[in-house]
Amino acid sequence: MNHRRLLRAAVTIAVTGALATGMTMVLTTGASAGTTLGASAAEKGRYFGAAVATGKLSTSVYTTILNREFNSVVAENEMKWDATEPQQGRFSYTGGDRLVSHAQANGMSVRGHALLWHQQEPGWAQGMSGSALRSAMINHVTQVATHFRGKIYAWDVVNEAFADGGSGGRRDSNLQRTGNDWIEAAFRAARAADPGAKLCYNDYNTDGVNAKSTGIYNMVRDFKSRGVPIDCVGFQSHLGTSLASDYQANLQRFADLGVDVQITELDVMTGGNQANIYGAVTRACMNVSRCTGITVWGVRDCDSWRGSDNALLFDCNGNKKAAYTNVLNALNAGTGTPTTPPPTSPPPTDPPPTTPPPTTGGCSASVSLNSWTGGFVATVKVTAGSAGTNGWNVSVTLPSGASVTNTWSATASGSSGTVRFANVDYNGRLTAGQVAEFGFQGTGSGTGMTPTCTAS
Ligand code: 9MR
Repeated sequence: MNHRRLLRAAVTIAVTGALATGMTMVLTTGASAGTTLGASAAEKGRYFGAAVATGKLSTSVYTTILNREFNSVVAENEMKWDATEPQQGRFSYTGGDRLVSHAQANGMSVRGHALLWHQQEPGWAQGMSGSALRSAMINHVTQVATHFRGKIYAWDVVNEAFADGGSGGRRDSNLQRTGNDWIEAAFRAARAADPGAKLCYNDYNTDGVNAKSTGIYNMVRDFKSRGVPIDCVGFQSHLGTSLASDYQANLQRFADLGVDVQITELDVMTGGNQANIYGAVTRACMNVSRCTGITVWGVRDCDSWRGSDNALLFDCNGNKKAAYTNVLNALNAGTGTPTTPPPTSPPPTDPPPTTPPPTTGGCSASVSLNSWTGGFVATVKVTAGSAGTNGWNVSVTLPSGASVTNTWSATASGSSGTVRFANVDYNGRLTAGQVAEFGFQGTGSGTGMTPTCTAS
């Protein structure tokens, strides 16, 4: 969902209303008076979202609040690894698809959560390690991001990979033990699979300048300097009874690295300070031009993973709490529209796509690569010649030592040396000039592959 479109829609409604009542109206990005969280955030070019358990979409109190107040959703559990790939290579998207449909029907954007996380790994992955796990996890990223391609505003590509405490280093996990480059490999695979989604790193206990947030800050700075595709950092913000005094400054230092920042899982311990903390977090986001939106981790207090903390904006009966009012006021008082440039592609460390020979009859193919140490994802474009195709075959000779570990939108014969990729049933028939795309993932280096295409 395009937030500028929501913003335009909000402005159009406001202007139409003003004209209808004969008033003159000054458009401003300053103080405004939206009456719902989503509309008020949209007036400032931002989103306001909630984590959703799809099982609750049939509860009318819940869905009424969701549809009225929020213009973004994230699946509380349904897009995680254990839910989407319960058995290796068998993917299940029922819950995720349901949420996407609900969002599309109600004009909401979708955050994707989370492609890789050391928790909620399916049992089969928990028992894996080394190169087998590396391959499985990259395949997971590729398949899931491909399935939801074009439907996700921002993906949490990697969740909670840094250690708590003072080390500022990575958390130990079977993912981490596949090699320190696992995070960048995941981001590259996600970019290749869904180039339109913003790609975020997401973590908790990062609510001020501290050892953990600084470890993440250093990783993001390193990624930006080396062209690893990262667009945003998520600050979960599961908060207690006080807020770090440098909460906003911490958001700002990340934004200054050239990434968007988002508050991704906000909830706050109940008590005297709850409403104040909610207001302060919202103001901090509004004061950082690259803070593009806020998501609360549930709708009503009883929906929250935090049990008796009563940590959300609505009570169990669906009534607005004082915290709600503070958030709404802070959204309406906020100034400025965030700058949301489209995802930035890394400078090409891989060679540019090969230029196919001019196409007359037959077909041509070109390949583009996303590589990391020890592996790559190749995206191949097949272009039909003047006669069109009934089917096609693409041959690719892999460099020695490289092999194909999985393929999508084509069927592979062989895995090393010269590998032949044949169309699948839905992408074989192309009219003149029409393009089909398929991809494969490999181990080793994929540099220097030249595909040749044969049409039938
Ligand atoms: O709210 C989620 C809860 O329903 C799950 O049981 C739990 C499983 O680990 O995950 C909760 O959501 C977590 C989120 O995915 C990542 N950050 C912390 C959230 C709260 O634990």
